[in-house]
Amino acid sequence: MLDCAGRPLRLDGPVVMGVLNVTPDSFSDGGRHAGEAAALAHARAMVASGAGIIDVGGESTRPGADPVPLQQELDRVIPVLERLRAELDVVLSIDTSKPAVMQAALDAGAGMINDVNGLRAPGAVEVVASGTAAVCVMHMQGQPRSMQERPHYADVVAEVADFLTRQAEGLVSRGVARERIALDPGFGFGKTLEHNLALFRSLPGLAALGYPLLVGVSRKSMIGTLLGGRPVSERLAGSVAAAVVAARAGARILRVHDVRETMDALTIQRALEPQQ
Ligand code: YH5
Repeated sequence: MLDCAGRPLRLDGPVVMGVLNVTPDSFSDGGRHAGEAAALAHARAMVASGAGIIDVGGESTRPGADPVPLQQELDRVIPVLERLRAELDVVLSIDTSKPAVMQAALDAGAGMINDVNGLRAPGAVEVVASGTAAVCVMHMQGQPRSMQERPHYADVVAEVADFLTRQAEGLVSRGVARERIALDPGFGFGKTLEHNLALFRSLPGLAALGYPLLVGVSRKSMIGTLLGGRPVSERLAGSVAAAVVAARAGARILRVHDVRETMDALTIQRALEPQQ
């Protein structure tokens, strides 16, 4: 169970988190309102397809991306969260690293904070500790703008596990219930393909740290590279396969762009796999 602001999210089977990017490059063809309407329609479709969480993000964290100013990020995500809360019965997650965005999102009804920066910004832990929402602590080496330039680890699995454990224990020591915390190794965030593969193969060990694991590999370059250099538009089957393998390895929350296809694959896996 993950406690999302008093709402228990059952994790006895994998839960799909649908990605809702509200950056101008995502839903912007006809201006602000058209963009907002398109984002809402996409969220509704993901919930209808079985998403248990919608992850709203207004800051591009792709490799090479520049930081987004605070007010711009607030203007993008808060109206969308308010509309989604009014309309949809689903856990809303805010994908941000800025404490001020976290706080505004909590006030707008978010049930989860998803921070790719692992709550390292000054004040981030305090915002989480003062509320009741769930939190996903993700590992990243470096900053989005430059993280893929020269990722380096002596032992990537040990270093990621150590970071995640420290951050989780810091939260617990500040009064955050263990039931509110999820961890994520952060695929593609300051990692080479070899680093990503080592982490993926260690998912059962990371799951044993004692917190639910969130995995996000959907459409990432790791999938494209393993498929011989596929463009983003041709990574669907590879992404779905990776989500199923992650679920089998113990991931409890799967962050994906293609909710319907991922749900279908998980349904078939569940039906066909010998039950323990
Ligand atoms: C994640 O793994 N990822 S944003 C580059 C791509 C495709 C997708 C085409 N937020 C995660 O999805 N939050 C993001 O190349 C996340 N875990 C958590 N918790 C990056 C992304 C993407 C980047």
